[in-house]
Amino acid sequence: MEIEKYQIDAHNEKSEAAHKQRFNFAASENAKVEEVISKLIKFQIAIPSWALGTGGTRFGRFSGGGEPRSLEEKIEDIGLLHKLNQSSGAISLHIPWDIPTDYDAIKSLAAHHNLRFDAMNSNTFQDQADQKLSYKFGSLQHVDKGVRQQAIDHNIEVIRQGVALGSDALTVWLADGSCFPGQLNFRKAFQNTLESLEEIYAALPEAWKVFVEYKAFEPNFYSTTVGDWGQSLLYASKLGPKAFTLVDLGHHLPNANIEQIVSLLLMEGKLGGFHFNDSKYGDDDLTAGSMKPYQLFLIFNELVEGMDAKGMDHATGLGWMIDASHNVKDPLEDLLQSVEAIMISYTQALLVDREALKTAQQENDVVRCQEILQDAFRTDVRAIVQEARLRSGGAAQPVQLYRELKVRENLISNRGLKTVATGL
Ligand code: PSV
Ligand code: MN
Repeated sequence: MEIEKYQIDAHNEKSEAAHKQRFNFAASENAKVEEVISKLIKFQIAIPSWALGTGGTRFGRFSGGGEPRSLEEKIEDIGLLHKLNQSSGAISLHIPWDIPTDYDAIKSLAAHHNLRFDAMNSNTFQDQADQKLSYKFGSLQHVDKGVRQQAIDHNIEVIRQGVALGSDALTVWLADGSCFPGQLNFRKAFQNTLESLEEIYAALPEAWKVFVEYKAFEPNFYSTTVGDWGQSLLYASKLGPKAFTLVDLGHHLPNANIEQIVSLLLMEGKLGGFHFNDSKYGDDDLTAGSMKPYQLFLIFNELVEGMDAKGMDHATGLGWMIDASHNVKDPLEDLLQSVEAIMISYTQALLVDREALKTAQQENDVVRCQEILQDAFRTDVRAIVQEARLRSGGAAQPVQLYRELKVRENLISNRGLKTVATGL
């Protein structure tokens, strides 16, 4: 299915007058509005190929129907999202869930939908049917060099596939760790992992980056070999200038101050990528901004401040991706909601009065500091985000149009009710 321009235009016309009124008011209140809109238009958030199906838990999986059955259909789904919001212009693949068979055909399909290939993700946290050695006790950390080599070779193969598609980054997330005290020599596990990552690093092409993603726990429940940002930073620093830390919002212990982590990583020039989601308990993979929108805003506040301090381009300076896949929503509607929440937080962060905040911080005026941040957070920026989307050719209300056009029903009638996308 493809959404046509005339369908978007017809939808937009219906709310044009009301939108103009809301936007004119927002513009009259915010002197920076045009500058903000041009940043929003450039800002693209990659969609992971594994978020297009309904995720499951170890207790079950309830497919919503019409899930993509192939890489081509995943690209088609992201094309629909991008058509609606004009902010989802990239796809992130997970190998071997998404092995392309015909690279040129996949590239031209992505180009047809105006999508580029974001970071490639390797997978050494599951055993594949044709795999010689098992990752039950880890991959890059494994006590057996044979297992480590197999995992290294897989990562190098993922780089090769990424090169063929025009990607320029590899994300390594390791499930490696231990489930019980005494199971692992922490130092040896670290050193094995570092040596393995060094071999992968050596295979990176000139303009490539490697992102080392950390996660506090799960599937291992006693220790994780890349368990927090300190460990990730240690690996990234030892590896060299092409290695960076990747922050996934769901990968921290409760109440961690993620905005402070982000700020310091940016200061060190070692923040490379970002995975958006939200959570109440752990790695819940819920819709971005659905639980803690103020935290999302505070993180964006540090991102904007830190990137500006380094003169980084907001759109291209970091790898931006959603990493969510949960159980009860239509995945495409969920992704539209996530992108909207991210754009809203980003806009609010752009509206923070930085000069006033600097002065208030310098004067230890704590009350004023809070007022400045909350003034931006409490600004209704939805009309500004909508204006940016309209100027790019997107829909006034993406979720509403998705429903009006009966996209899910259409996908179900084309693909069937019982389809299950590859992923977790
Ligand atoms: C791990 O929980 C993670 O966040 C990593 O990014 C994986 O590659 C992704 O989820 C999908 O399983
Ligand atoms: Mn992630």
